[in-house]
Formats: sequence, C-alpha cells, structure tokens
Amino acid sequence: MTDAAAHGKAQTHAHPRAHAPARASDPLLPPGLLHGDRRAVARTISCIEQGAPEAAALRAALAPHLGRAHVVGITGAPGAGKSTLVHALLGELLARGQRIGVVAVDPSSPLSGGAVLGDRVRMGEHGAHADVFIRSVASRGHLGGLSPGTRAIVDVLDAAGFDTVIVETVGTGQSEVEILRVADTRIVVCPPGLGDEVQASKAGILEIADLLVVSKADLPGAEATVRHLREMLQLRAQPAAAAWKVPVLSVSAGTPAGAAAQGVAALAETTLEHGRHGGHGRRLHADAKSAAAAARVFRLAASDPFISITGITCQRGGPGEAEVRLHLRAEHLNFNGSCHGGVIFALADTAFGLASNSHGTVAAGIDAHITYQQAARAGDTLMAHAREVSRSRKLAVYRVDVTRADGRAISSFTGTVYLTSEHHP
Ligand SMILES: Nc1nc2c(ncn2[C@@H]2O[C@H](COP(=O)(O)OP(=O)(O)O)[C@@H](O)[C@H]2O)c(=O)[nH]1
Ligand SMILES: [Mg+2]
Repeated sequence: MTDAAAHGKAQTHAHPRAHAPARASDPLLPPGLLHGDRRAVARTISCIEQGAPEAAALRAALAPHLGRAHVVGITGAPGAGKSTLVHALLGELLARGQRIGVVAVDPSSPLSGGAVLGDRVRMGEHGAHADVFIRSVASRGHLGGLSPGTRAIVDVLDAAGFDTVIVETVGTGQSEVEILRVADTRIVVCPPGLGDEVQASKAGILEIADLLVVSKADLPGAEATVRHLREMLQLRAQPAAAAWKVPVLSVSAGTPAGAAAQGVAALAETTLEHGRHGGHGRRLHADAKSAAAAARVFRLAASDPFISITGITCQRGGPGEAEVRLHLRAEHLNFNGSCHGGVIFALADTAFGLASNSHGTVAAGIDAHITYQQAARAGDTLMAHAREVSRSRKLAVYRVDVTRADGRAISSFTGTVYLTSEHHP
C-alpha cells in the first residue's frame, strides 16, 4: 500500500476527506482513475463491462491498488427495501464526508432499463451528488444475483479511492455466498411479514450476514421479525470465539407517506464498525480462497476416473460451487430416444460431488433427490451447476440445476453430504 493510500484509510474515520488523498498515478491505468476522476472511472468500467481487448490488462493493473475501500454488500429479496436503504445510507455517509460508490445489480434485462432507472430515482438527490458515483449493472440472468463483472466494477471504484462502495444485489437464494467475494461487510435485508421462516433459512442467508436489517420497521410485524431473526441467530451453531456478534437492526428508511426515517444512523455506525472490525480488503482474502477452491475443483475433476470415461467436462469451480457439462450423444439415449435419466443423474451428481468437496475436506454424499422437468436429446449440451445451500459443521446441502445450453431447465437435484475431517491429498 502506498503512503497516500494508508493516509486515505486513516482519513475515512477521522477527518473524512478534507481533500481526496493524492494517490500515485499508475501508467497502466487511465490518467485520473486513482484520483477518482469520474470520466476515467466511467470509461474504465465500460471498458471492462464490454470485455474490450484491454479489459484483462486493466483488471490486472487494478490489483495493487485494492483493499482501501470498505465494500458493503446489501442483499435481500426484490422489494425488501434495499434501494431505499442505500439512499438513506448515502445520506449518512455523505454527512461523514465520505465519497461513495454504488453498484446496483439488477436482474432485469439490460434492454428494459426500467428498474435501473427506478433505482437511480429512488436513490434520489444523492445520486447526483458530486461525491456519489452510481452504476447499475444487469445481472444477465446470472442466478447468483451478482454478474461476473460486478467484482471488477467494485475493484475500479476501490482503486478510484471511494471510501465506501455499496453493492446492492437481489437475493435470489442459493448462491448468495458469492457476495463473500465482493463485500467486506454483508448486510441482509429482511422486510417484516409472512414467510420469515422460509426467508431466514433460505440459502443460508444467516450464514452470510454480518448485519441483519429488518427493513420497513414502521410496518406491523417488524418487531416479530426482529425477534424471530434473533432466535434464529441463537440457534445457529456459532463458533464460541466468534468475535463479531451479528446484530439485528430495525430500520425504517422513510415511508412513501413521508414519515421520518428511523435507525439509519445506527445502521451506518454499525456498518462502519464492522468495517473496522473485519478489515477493509476482507473480500480480497475471500477471493484468494475462492481461487484455491476453483483450482481444487478442477484438480478433483481431472483425477476422477468416472468423469474421464463419461466425457463430462468441468467448466467452473469455487467454494461450494461447481459447473460441469456433457454433450449428449447417441449412447446417452434410452429406448425412447431421449436422454437416459441415469446420465442426467450422473451429471448432476458429478457437480454435487465436486462442489461439496471444493472446501478441501472430504465430503461423502448421504442423500440425493432428483426431479426431471424436460427431456433432452442427442446433440444437446447439458450443464449442471451445483451450489451450496447451507453448511453446518457436519452436514451440507447442495442444489444442482441441470439446464440445456439455451438455459432451459432439464432437471433439478438436491443432495446432502456428511463432512468428514479428512483432507484431500
Ligand atoms: N413503509 C415503508 N416502505 C418502505 C420502506 N423502505 C422502502 N419501502 C418501500 O418498499 C418498496 C420497495 O423498496 P425498494 O427500496 O425499491 O426495494 P428493493 O427492491 O429491495 O431495492 C418501495 O415501494 C418503497 O417505498 C420503509 O422503511 N417503510
Ligand atoms: Mg433495488
């Protein structure tokens, strides 16, 4: 870290940005980027998003300038109140003199643009503030709620010297664990109301929350939701020595009817406190861990005799995640001319096995269920994507979606493993 960067970090909490710290320039990056020049930032992001030829070089050049910003992930179901909360947080952080970058990941088609505009409007007057930079990205159907480019955009904003970078992402369930790799502090937003049980257990959302926020605290049922989440947290197996106790905060970010906001300052304080506690750049460690898991998945796939005889190929791996693919040929068909269910099972089970063994210890399958939605035929390419739904000390649950290359659902699979303490060689 340069002196300038270290200086900048100290400023975040003491004298927030009397002057943006003068940071060294880097000949590999566009001029002005490290100083937060808006046009340089916008151009760099576009270049990376569009996969321009120089994108990979740019991403690599960003690496030495990362880890200064405090990256805050805000996740929750659509309509949970995330954008409204981001707007309220912007007000609090601006009042502390911070420069803030916002990345809003929207699941809608990049063509519709409607929801993206809606987010800008909802973030209201702060969106136009000179110290705020908002970028909306479409998630392009990527189920994790985070598009592959999200991390790169966060990196650009981090390198550009924003004090806080907020990532708003729709919680679509299963692979929310991805937010680990993007954010230092993860806030999960739960609105009050029915289905708390479902919400809380879904996708191990409690496992990934550093802060739980019950939004719309002005609505009936908010207190019950707070109580419920606290109970859930108590039931959860937490390492006894866990230094950070996940707080449950209730926040009303201002009602459509114009009632005053409540709990926003406390949320901002707790968020900053977690940033000091966990350390900025925590996401970068998670990223290194993730690269190690990816390498492990590929190594395991390469050493699996069954995978090599079936023609299954490994496409992707990560912590608790794996994707495999198979091109269907005549020998995969049954007497009716469609793909044999056993082949689909084998493909899903392969992804399940790789994902569950991605953490470095041996996981043994103890249960699996499969449903078939649609027949597949010779010539189709099937992909199986396994993601960790939940993991405790001894058991982990995975969901595998089998789809055709065009995205059509073929089958879904759920499997449970017993986690041994034995390490992979
Ligand atoms: N009553 C109440 N409504 C809220 C509050 N925060 C957000 N909303 C409303 O909830 C709806 C969804 O909010 P939005 O921020 O767009 O949710 P997002 O989809 O999670 O980003 C909007 O109609 C908001 O006006 C709140 O604190 N109280
Ligand atoms: Mg939103």
